[in-house]
Amino acid sequence: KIFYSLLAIGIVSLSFFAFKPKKTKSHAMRRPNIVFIMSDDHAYQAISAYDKRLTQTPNIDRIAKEGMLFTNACVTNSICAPSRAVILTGKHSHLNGKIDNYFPFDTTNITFPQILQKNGYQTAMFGKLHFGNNPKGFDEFQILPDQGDYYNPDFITKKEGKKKLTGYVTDLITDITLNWLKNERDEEKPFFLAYLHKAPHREWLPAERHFKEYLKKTFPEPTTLFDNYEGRGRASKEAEMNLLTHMNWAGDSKIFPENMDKLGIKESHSYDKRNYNYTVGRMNAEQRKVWDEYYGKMNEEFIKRYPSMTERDKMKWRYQRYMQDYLGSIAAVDEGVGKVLDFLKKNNLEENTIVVYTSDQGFYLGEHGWFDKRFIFDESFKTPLLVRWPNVIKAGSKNTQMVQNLDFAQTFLEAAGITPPSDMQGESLIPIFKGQGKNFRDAAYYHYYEYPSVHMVKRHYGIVTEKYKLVHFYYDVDEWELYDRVNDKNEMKNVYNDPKYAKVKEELHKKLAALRVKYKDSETLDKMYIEKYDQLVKQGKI
Ligand code: SGN
Ligand code: CA
Repeated sequence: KIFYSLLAIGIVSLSFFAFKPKKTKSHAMRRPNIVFIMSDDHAYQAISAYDKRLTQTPNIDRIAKEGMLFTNACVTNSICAPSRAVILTGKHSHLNGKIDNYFPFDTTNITFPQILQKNGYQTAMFGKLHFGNNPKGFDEFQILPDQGDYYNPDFITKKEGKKKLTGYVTDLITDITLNWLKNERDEEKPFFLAYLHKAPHREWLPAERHFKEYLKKTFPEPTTLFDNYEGRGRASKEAEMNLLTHMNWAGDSKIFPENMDKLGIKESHSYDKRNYNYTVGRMNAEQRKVWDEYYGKMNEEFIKRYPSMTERDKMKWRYQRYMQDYLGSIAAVDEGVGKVLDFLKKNNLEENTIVVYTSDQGFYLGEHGWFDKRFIFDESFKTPLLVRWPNVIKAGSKNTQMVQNLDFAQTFLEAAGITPPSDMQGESLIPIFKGQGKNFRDAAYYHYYEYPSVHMVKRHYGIVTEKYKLVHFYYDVDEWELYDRVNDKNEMKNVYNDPKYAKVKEELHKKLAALRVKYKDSETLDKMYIEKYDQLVKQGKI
């Protein structure tokens, strides 16, 4: 007994002396760093860890190979700035107030980076935020104003105000990020780094090295490219996201404005040629020369083919054009991710850093004939999510739970040993990282607001379970839709009025009503947001 007591006293005092002098530092060292990588509109179909048919993303895939791939990660509101607000606040759009891209972000919201910063984290944000106001809680930031530009973009910087940089946006954001990691990191503190790409957002302008390569490629078509929206309601039929009819000829497909005139092609929207002239107009003479040469060749071939093309040919052609530029823009993102991962490895930061790769939402790559996002349907509802955290997450693991962008705030705070504010509405993903958390979330709540607006996707809210999806479209319609996610994977048939689903329908209605109560959403709020939106329209802000 005496021997054991002496041994215990010895161990206690030894560890006391061993740890005491370094207490603060070693504690700080133990808290993980967080590298949060998010691109804009990156569809999971365009990450080879999910789907190898379209493209290869070896560097992004590394995160899943060495960590966890989430196959059912989803968002609460499939649009840019609102998704970012949900991520930062851990609250649904109706509570954080950033319901769409137009409403201002209310800076009295408490965001998790503010909490991390207060608790000793060094914080930095580089790239696209899209709030219209600067982020709070960051020691350093360099962000794009609003949507930002692909070539020679402006940045809003914390230290020097606004400045214009020469180069390609993805490479610039990567360089700024690496420079901060190399030269500005405080080694005494854990860090939170947000590395946020603009790519592959519309109008999909790749870097020179990539358009040279991607203009030569062809891609497999999705089976629903020629969808005619039969079997669904007005929302799918009236949305303006079709590749053939709503995509811009100059702005998106890069048909030179003068060639449109020559061929008698009308603008898809009044801003079709304007968008092209603006984005390509930002290039300097050197950049423009290579662009004109390569896209010029593509234009020449198109001019030859156009007179004999059927509507079907045009759709097929536009799909290929879209994929060349969209996937070409992702190539630089993948290279950038590789550089950041290499930096972490070379600098012994790999072990104690959580690396997250995600997008602000999913995206349509021709499925249902569409581009863009917004809908609760799978391609836009689901979003890529790959997480690496050595020693906690088993390498090469896969998770099928419906985790949401709503969950990041609590996850990161918990990882940093901080109790999250009780009004955050997500769930920590840490049990899932550890291979636990089997009954994580049996139903996800979704609410989209931005209507009437670009792409004309109607307002809707709904519930998604493993097997079903129940949706209510409202404002200028009052339509319910129900999808069987197991037997109708492409969501082609609304079975809301099919008697076989009567019982399921009733249960889902109850569950949806309960979720609305749980998350504090309501018809009163729906109406309030419609009124506020109408006011913005009247003021000419929408
Ligand atoms: C722009 C795009 C739309 C896109 C919205 C929102 N048109 O208006 O296609 O849906 O942004 O995108 S563009 O011709 O100007 O590119 S989001 O990612 O910011 O939500
Ligand atoms: Ca987006």
